[in-house]
Amino acid sequence: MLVSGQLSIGGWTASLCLLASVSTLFTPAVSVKEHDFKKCDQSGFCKRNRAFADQVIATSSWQSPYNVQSDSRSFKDGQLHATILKTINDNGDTVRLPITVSFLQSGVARVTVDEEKRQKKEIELRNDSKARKERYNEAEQWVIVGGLALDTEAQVAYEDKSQITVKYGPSSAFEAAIKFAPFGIEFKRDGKTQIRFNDRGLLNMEHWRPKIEQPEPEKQEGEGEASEDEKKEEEPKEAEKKVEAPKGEDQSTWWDESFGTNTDTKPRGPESVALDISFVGFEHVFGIPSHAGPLSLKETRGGSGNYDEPYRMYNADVFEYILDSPMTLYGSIPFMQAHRKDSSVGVFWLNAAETWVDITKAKDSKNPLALGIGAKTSTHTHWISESGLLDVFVFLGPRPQDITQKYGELTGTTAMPQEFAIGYHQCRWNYVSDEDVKDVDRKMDKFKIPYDVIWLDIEYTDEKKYFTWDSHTFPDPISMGKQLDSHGRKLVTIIDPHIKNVDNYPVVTELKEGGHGAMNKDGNLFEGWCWPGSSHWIDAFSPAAREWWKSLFKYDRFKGTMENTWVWNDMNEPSVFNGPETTMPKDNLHHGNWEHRDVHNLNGMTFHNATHHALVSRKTGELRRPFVLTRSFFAGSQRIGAMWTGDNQAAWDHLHASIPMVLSQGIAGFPFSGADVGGFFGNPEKDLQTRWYQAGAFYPFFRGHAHIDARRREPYLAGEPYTSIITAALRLRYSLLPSWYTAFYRAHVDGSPIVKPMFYTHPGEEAGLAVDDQFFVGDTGLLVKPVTEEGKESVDVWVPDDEVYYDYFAYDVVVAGGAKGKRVTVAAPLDKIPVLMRGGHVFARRDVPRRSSALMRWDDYTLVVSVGKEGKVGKAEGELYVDDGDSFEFEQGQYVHRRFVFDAAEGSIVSVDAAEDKDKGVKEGEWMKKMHGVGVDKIIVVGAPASWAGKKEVEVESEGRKWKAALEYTAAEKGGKGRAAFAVVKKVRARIGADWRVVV
Ligand code: NBV
Repeated sequence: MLVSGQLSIGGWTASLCLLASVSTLFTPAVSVKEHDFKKCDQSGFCKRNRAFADQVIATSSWQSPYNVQSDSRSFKDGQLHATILKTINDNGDTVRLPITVSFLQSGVARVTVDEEKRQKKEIELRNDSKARKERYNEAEQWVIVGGLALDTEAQVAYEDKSQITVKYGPSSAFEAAIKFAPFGIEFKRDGKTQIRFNDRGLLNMEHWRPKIEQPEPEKQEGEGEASEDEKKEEEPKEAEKKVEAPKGEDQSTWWDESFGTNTDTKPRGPESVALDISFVGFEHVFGIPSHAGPLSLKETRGGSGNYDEPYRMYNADVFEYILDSPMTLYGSIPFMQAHRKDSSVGVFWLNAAETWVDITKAKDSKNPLALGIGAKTSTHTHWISESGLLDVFVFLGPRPQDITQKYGELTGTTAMPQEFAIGYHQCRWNYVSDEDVKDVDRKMDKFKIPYDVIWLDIEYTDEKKYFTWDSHTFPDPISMGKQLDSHGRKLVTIIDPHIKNVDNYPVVTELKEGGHGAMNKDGNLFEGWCWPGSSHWIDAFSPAAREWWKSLFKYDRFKGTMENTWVWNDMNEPSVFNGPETTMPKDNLHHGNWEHRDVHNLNGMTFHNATHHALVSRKTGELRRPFVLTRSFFAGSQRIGAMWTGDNQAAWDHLHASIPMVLSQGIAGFPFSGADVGGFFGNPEKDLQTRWYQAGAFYPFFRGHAHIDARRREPYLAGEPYTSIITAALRLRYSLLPSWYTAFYRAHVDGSPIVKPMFYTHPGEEAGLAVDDQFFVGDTGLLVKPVTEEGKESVDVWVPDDEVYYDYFAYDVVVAGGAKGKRVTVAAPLDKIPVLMRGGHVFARRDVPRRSSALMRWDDYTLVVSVGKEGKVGKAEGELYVDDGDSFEFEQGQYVHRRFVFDAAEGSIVSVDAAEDKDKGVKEGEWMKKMHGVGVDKIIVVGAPASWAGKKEVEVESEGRKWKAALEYTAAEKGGKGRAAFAVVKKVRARIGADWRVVV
């Protein structure tokens, strides 16, 4: 049951006493609740923009005040430049907003709008602020890594005084029609409208203006007030007085804004950017993680089953997060995909400030005749960010793969992981000593439970001073590391971004002396509270701070670590216990004097990035892929490491929620994700724990974790039958590691998700677009629907196509084909995970159970073929990618990449080279040499042709030789409705890296 809202002291006494004693000025994170986070109407700019939207929508005669100055436009080399004039008062005064529309070679269009006055720094800051005057324009530097080459073939197809239309993209099938008055853009594919900007007239760039003292309005409770001194200083210059607010606009949150005990001094006043983006004819939108809700995003303007609040993206340490909510969580990716039958489009809102997205859906009302039969539902979104540029990328598909691939080109794809990182991770807060770690390690072996990594949470440190060890409990970390290493296992230690502010701690001294910390609004080192008490935060935006951070991880500096030590970054939203919404004040300053407000959502990524680079440079010449887990993230974090969904609870609904959360990460380009298996807070009942391991075995990132007050729950403690069932789930994960690794490789190459929802694999099936409780693993054809409900002994699987589906374990024909759109009930007693094999695939396994992935490295492979509905004439295909799982040698061609094709008509299975960069050649390094000894052990053909009955052997041909291998054929049961026929080719003995052909 949950530890809801309260903490039993338990092993946590020290931290709690410390927290209690340090200050009464702040509320420690332990009591944070939903009301400690802002609702839209408590976040000034969100409230203003929502109110503006309400007003606009209620005013039928509304005309957006943004007009492109027709003669300002120029189009050259795939780029359109112009100026938008925003009319700001009845006198017709305008503000100049330069716009650039870039048409990229990839077929992506980018729309960027800035504010001229701020580009030229012709504004005045209040409160003597040292902040930058420009709108934040460096998000691109952190996020975009490619894909920006301009499409010089893009052509103006039509232009006159009122609009310009540009054709671009593959075969010029895309079109952007830019309307001048009012400004709006219509994006078309093959002549059909897909996306509209400012269709509803909600574009709003709050331009800079001086603060004008107004007669005191009636005070509302909690409102901030300017001091007498401030009022004097802020007397505007004559010339500026005419720039007044439109009548009726709510100015109460333009300037100083308070929440709880914190007052945000907002030196630049109101500066939000907002735009409505309509997805025409699209009923489903996905993405903008992380939220604990369904994959297909809900409407947010009330109504039955809908949310009342917009989806929020403001990375935060949300204690005991609630489910089915648009509330923000620890990380955010402002990337959204829209889908309808056979069409996918998307937008990426490149803005790192606090962002809210309202979503509504409506039947197309433009053509009244279209109402009713044939009427299409469109999704209308309203994006609202507190500051920064308006910078939006538009993807016109048409397939979901096109969207993820182009997004991957821009923001990067999943880094190839360390192989161990996709094995099982054993974590808890905390393993209390090095002896405890060694003991767990031994017990996992004793119970023959595979695992790769054991984790140390904050208690390993000397009083939360990172880069130190508690010498009483961890007197000999190296001997612990060595014991783990003897079975190829690893250790992950937590390193948080808050640095304890205490004497005699060299790390904090260096931070202070080097100026490596984030600053407060006055430009002095920011001090706040976190686990260690008074702390400073590394400013990972600063190149010098990152260099310094590297020095801390060198083996001779962070003593006690060794080659198998890796890192976990937590609390990097950043979590600041006494800060507004448990994070940094928005008027804090970072490197380059950018306000925290501008970069908040990037903060976690910059820290994760700094740690990643530090791990690459621990020792000269040691070039190994780093492993760093992060809690906070942004677009681009996928290039750096893995994420997890934070502090969930040991409850069935949290297990259930984890599936759409992980799927959402995948379609937003950050697929290396997982949830705490077992649930962080509380103690799972045994069957929940068991079911969670079964689900977790299919998370890309698979880690068991528990709160410090939770009872110990290593798998061997569960008792029978649970321990055996959990072990079976772990072994299943380990046997499928070759296929997982191949799926990671795919994600690395083309940005595709690792676990794939139905809309992604079957975009033509309307009924499956919102299905978010089942998924395919990479391209293996393995369809998984974990049991996430208490007491459930079966699941209903939605069948996405007319293929044959076999039970993974028993080879039963679960669906004989032709069941598209139906639901089939699959039995799932506690010891069974509902996993089906879709016909037409080949995937690889390693079937000998071992203690860790490292110990399986030179094992032979098993290939599984699932024969598709074409039966006697059909083909099945699949791939295997394998490299050393550790270094960057794969970039030099040291890898094996095979494509397997089963041809039922020919009765053959072949392996051909699938290397995508063949011309580079394969480098023959140490690893490659060892792989020479690794072969195919057996091939299992599920749904084997009946004509194979009676055959006893096959011919294998490879590398100029031919030999025989045994074939064992088992006939189908019950005339094809029970267990399918299957055949096993034994001891194939062909090299995995070579071409070969097996003929039955
Ligand atoms: O470091 C302690 C925990 C950690 O176990 C958890 O996984 C993180 O999400 N950490 C948060 C801080 C305290 C949470 C109450």
